[in-house]
Amino acid sequence: MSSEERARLWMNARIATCDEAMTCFEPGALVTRGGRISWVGAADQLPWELRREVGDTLNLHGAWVTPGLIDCHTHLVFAGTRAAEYARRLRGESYEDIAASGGGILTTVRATRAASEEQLLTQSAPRLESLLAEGVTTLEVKSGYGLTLADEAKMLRVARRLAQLYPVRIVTSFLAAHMVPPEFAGQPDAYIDTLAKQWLPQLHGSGLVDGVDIFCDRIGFNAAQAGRLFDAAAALSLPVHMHAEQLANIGGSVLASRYHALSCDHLEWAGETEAAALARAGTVAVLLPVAFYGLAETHRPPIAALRSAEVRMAVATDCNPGSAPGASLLLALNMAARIFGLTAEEVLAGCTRQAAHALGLQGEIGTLAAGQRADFAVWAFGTPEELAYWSGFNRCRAVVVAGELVRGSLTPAGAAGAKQIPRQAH
Ligand code: DI6
Ligand code: FE
Repeated sequence: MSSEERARLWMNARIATCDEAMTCFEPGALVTRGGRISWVGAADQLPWELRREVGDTLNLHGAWVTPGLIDCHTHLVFAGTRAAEYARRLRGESYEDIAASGGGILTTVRATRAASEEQLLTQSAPRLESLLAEGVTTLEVKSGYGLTLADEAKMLRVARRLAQLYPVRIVTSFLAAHMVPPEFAGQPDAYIDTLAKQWLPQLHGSGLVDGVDIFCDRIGFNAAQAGRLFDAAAALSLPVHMHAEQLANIGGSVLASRYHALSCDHLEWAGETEAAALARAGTVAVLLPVAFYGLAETHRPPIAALRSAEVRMAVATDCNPGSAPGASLLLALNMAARIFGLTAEEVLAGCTRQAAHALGLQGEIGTLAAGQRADFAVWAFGTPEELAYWSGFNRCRAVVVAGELVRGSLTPAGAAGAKQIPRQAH
């Protein structure tokens, strides 16, 4: 029988499906076939006719299984670092002052333009590997450090190549509207028109763009400019996202909601009006606590308002060289709980089901249910609440993508990261 037809039974598991009811099966079992889940449920409910179709049986030894984690907001492809600017910030300079003096995002633009495609790939790969080691099976990667047509294309090609080199799904977003480049200094409207009329259609035509994003803020673009870019995205049937209300409230989320954006991200300066608008549009609020922490912000996103308006809340790394240098979704989850006040359940949903909604992929990933892709993470947890609990301690034991074990081991003794400590030679 070909591997397409042969079913695989994953038994002796504890399963957090992350469906709307956050159903868990203890003990539970999963059946996968052809890269998808064909059945999930309580171990003693496995239908006998399905059991007969099972080729291999894999024992999870009582480990917890969650959907593969989803990092729905990253700027993972970039060159260089901004450690020198970070040191200036540690001495008291502000992120916005550094940006206004030609540093900040433009520092990374210069480094990214100077890097070859191979160098960009080589520098970005370790960040991806860091996420994959934590059970991430899907992530979003934005452009936005090229700001020329050729350099934006280079970034997006690197994102596509990473998805070919590693067992991961990568969704790209065109974020050339991240900052006005020097070539368009003082002409943000002309720049937006160039993006809308030329770059976006061209890059989309090359198959490099899955969605469109814009930095709508006082050091980025205004809401009217976002609307013009979103019109161009709609003409190409591309979904839109917005960096909104990160540093100030200039009407981003309200505008993005009118365009039924998949997500509005950051939201530190959003309030009840924005929460209501997101709720009406079904737009996901993507929370980025590592950027909040990295900028030493004190104004938190309006979690209570988002919760009471029943806005979906996702959590992501924002992995970038400026505000959120790092590549750990687990750390972002820990911060979302402790600093933003999300519950352990909101954290688990925030990196699975809700993050899938933020990418428009809820019918494919983010829950463990029949028909979904067989992407899951296996954890050395006593309870999935540990996802919000540990800071800087990776309990991911194994990762399965499209029904294949791609990392770690299913047996506790051989778990990833559980290597024996070598004895000292005397
Ligand atoms: N907000 C962010 O936090 C990142 N981009 C954005 O619009 C930071 C980008 C950077 O500082 O390099
Ligand atoms: Fe960002």
